[in-house]
Amino acid sequence: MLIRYVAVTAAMMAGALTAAQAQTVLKLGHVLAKGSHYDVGANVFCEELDKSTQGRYKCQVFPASALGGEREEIEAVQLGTQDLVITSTGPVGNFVPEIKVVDIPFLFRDYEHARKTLDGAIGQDMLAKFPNHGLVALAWSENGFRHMTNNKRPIVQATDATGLKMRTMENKVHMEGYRTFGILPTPMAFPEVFGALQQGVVDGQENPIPVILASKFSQVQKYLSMTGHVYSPALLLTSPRIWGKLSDADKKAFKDAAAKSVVATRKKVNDDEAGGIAQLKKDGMQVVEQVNGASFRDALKPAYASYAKEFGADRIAAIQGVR
Ligand code: EAX
Repeated sequence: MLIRYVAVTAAMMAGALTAAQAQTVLKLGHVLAKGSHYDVGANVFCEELDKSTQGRYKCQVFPASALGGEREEIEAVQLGTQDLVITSTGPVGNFVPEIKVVDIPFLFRDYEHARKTLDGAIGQDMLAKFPNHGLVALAWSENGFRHMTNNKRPIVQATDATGLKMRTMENKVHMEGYRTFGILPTPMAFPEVFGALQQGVVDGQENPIPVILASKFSQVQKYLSMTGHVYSPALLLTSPRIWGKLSDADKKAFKDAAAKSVVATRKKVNDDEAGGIAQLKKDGMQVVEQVNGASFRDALKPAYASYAKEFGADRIAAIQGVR
């Protein structure tokens, strides 16, 4: 009887140990508030992964820059001290130069064009470049079309932006383009932006409606101009340290969870875009909805000559040609 009892207990212990040993809790960070389009995507990723790996992989989400700004979090994922990050492409070009082309102002016509390009061969080929730079890209996610906010004046045409000290991402492609509008670009990590706007360190910034809403920029910004001057992709990145240990089945589980995360984020972007302007007007912002887009495109021409030299006119045309 005793031998049987010991045998059963040992088997139970072994079973419990196996389950406990097999469970991995992953750290996933992003810089936006809880409930934002990144946070919605992060939580869907975690739920889907937990489900599809029968609880072997769970993740803990760290929103609101708890793990640092986007550049810091990407570095941490490279080092393996953070397991996953959802980030805009803002600082990513500094790690993976091959993707810088997607940050060119007015490159994408609209959301459909951007999503189709990134989900298609051009975008997927870019994801394949990440492992050469110590990162694994699970999917293109989405930040959104960026618009300008500031405290000085309404921006209707490019010359209205001249002389404004605008916070930009740490992104040379953006900064080169914005200089052609006469903007004085001030690169800054996202966690510092709200304070810099509040103290008047910068006059304004530019971000998608979902970010402006989630970050409550209406509290520190008077004017919003629907410039839509850049489409800002996002990415779901993981560490090679994690990826290298996964079975083929678990790699598929990570990719499938990432794909569902992107669907959720894009839906949240659609929803925020649909109701965002009315909300921001209600919150006190003066919104210029009819911006003279041609004036911005005209101003950009010298930068486009430089982009064509840097990235290849054919590559830019290939992206613009996606229908
Ligand atoms: O990724 O830094 C930025 O302006 C980004 O758009 C924001 O952090 C969301």
